[in-house]
Amino acid sequence: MFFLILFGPPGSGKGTQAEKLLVKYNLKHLSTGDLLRGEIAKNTPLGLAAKAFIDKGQLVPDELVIGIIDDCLKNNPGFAGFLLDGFPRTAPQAKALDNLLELKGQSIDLMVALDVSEAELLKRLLKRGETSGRSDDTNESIITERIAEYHRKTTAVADYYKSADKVVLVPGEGSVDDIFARICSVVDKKMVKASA
Ligand code: B4P
Repeated sequence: MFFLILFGPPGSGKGTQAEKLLVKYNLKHLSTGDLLRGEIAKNTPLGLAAKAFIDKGQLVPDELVIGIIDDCLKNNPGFAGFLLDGFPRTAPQAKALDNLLELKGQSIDLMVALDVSEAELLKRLLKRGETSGRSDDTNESIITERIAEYHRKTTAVADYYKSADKVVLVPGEGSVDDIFARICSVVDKKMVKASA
């Protein structure tokens, strides 16, 4: 199984690129953002708890997020691997993920980190907010807080995988197709190495 993490700040194109990568490499999508929004839409206790954080631009507490991951990693018939999109987002989440994978005899193969300027992030998310109906995209101060949370808690995740030499930085500005081609060239190289 191939385990790929797509990493980057809010609005860096993780969800956008994930859609294309899933098809090309036959990966199962694991997006904690989508999972949490699904819980919110169903009004579950987890969804209600998560909404309070998401609406303020804050990360949802680790224990709530880690709880929903294990199940997702179990159901994977017919897939060549997993694409982790927006997870892990804190060092404790990364450690919990490594422990879960170790129990299955697996490990993370590659982290692709999308590099995008803050001005571009803000522009993209405000634009998405015009149509997405997402409460966390409509207000500039909430978006700024999400980016601040990324610097406070999420960049540590890249450091965690850098120490294991698993991170490749990819420029995340330009057309969606150009960025996709850059990511594919990194993934292809890694897959060739993994199968050699
Ligand atoms: P997520 O759903 O993960 O969302 P995101 O960071 O906003 O988005 P993403 O990076 O995927 O968006 P994309 O660039 O594709 O998280 C939402 C919230 O959930 C978090 O703030 C947090 O509260 C919570 N959460 C989720 N996971 C968590 C975890 N593990 N732990 C704790 N809390 C968690 O899209 C952005 C826009 O840019 C789109 O409109 C797109 O069309 C546009 N775009 C993309 N590529 C472009 C390009 N090349 N050029 C121009 N525009 C582009």
